[in-house]
Amino acid sequence: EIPQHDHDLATGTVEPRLKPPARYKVIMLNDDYTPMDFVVEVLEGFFSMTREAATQVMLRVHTEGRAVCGIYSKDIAETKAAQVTDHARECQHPLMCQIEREE
Ligand code: TYC
Repeated sequence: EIPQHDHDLATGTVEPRLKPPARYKVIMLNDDYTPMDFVVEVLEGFFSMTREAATQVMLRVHTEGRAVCGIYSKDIAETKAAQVTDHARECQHPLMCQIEREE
């Protein structure tokens, strides 16, 4: 069994050994209705991509069905996915993001 704590013999304190927090992929899904221009603007605006990078990712989603648009802590990934979905809905597009825990 792997010990979970470093015992400091001088002070008697215990230092918890924390595993690094899990990372989550934000994955964009293809659909038949959302305009390509809108997807490119979303990728620029919510994921800070250049026009060129956003266009590449959009085309990958369009041809392969899905693509990773960023990797974040769980909180940030959930927020980004919700922001994209909410913004798309406000503009009456079916665009969707989902999140997936990294291996
Ligand atoms: N398939 C859409 C179209 O032909 C474009 C599109 C790309 C939609 C990526 C969603 O995540 C998406 N207009």
